[in-house]
Amino acid sequence: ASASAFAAVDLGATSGRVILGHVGPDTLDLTEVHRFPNTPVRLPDGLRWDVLSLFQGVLDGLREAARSGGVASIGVDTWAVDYGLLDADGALVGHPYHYRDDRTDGAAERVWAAVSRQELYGVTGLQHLPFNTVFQLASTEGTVQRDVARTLLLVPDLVIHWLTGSIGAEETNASTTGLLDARTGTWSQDLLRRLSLDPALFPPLRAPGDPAGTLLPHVAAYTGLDPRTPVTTVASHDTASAVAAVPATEPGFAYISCGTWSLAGLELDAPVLSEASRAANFTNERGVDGTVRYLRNIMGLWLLEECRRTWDGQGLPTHIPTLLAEAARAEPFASVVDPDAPEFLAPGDMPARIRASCARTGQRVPGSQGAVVRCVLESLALAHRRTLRQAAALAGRDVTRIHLVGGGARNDLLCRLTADATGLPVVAGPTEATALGNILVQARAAGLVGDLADMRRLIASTQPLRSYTPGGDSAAWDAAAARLDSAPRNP
Ligand code: LRH
Repeated sequence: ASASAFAAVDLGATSGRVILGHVGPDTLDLTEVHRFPNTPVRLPDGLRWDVLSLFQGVLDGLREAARSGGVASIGVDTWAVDYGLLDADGALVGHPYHYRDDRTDGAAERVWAAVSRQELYGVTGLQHLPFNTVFQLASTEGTVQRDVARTLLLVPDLVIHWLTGSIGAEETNASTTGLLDARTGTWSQDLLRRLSLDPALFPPLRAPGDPAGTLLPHVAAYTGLDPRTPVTTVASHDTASAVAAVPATEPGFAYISCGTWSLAGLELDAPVLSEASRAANFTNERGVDGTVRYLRNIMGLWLLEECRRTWDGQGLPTHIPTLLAEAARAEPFASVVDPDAPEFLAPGDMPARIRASCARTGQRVPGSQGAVVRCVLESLALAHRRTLRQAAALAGRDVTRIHLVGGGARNDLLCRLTADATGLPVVAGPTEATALGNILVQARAAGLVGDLADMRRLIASTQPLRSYTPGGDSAAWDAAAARLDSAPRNP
């Protein structure tokens, strides 16, 4: 390897990876050097992330990176909203909670008693998700752990702290806490005061591109990396890195960052904080260079992943290509569910929940595995359609094409259904958008690439992409969309 190898540490909800990116003037090559599972653990008091095993995976991955020639810099991104607390000695207090843990039930109402949901949106521009950091914090009020906590670190910032000893809060991810002011991009001191949160808990903000320290001696010794290796702040919210890597070369694009979640929306230069936007639950999260990620969370391939986990436990087949081939042959439009229904959020028997939803809404109950997968993918395609049409209307933009990035871009059937449902061309790829965004922000900090547009041009010209032209029966899609919207709301 050479000095232009950058290491992306990318932790997702189901696995973590360390990926090396080699960046040249017209070249961009990725090599995955280590992949490890991310298996949450249920303790008597809730569902936790096993952050120690994740950190060990990061160290092992960096050791592989050192063996393949060393790195010019390291960047870290993970899923959003979750955090670890440090005590006054800098020790981690307890095990970070998983956002799918149900301890936040009822927490939002307590927060809204102090700051109404309208006001909260007016300041933060953040969509309501029951697990936003602000609600997680409200559910720890009065606990011993909260009392001894002196510093809150979002998961990527915690990993960086363990690699370097440095403390900071990266701004794209901080924008998912529900405590950042969307207009100023700083912690809202007014919200902190009114929610009785100690401002000292929240570290100074860092922007993508900022230096974040160098390796601690024991990290350098274990990994074999030079102790002077810099850690560079990237867009540490995985979705922000993925959106930075959308290979759009013209305006008028929408994106879907499709993995465990489908994050569907637009890139804007200013937040939309209107009441209509709040009511439609659109978020204004921060992207690189002050851009706004105007999007909604759609439950995403979690529905399929969780079906497969259930089937695995029942000894049924889980091979994805086989399931997708069966889904492709299954009857179209037999039944659709609303992927955004809260009943699908928690882990558990997903095929049973999907069947129950179909039964309750008076539709055909999918029997075979292929029928369940067909129902999931058509429902996701319809949710993509609904979300992107709403985003365009609320932001007053025209959308002429969709970029679908992330692992979901591998799912040929989902890409085709999304093109058919929306009536828009879909460009699928890159699948490794998050790692690419992470790596290119580092390369830019090192002076190897120019602005966001240059980063996107480099991705568009080097990464394999597939195009889908909309086809299919558009009247049938309209009818299915109407069915979804008029279905009695799930609990
Ligand atoms: C995707 C993601 C998403 C958040 C969710 C918690 O990995 O970061 O943007 O809403 O995880």
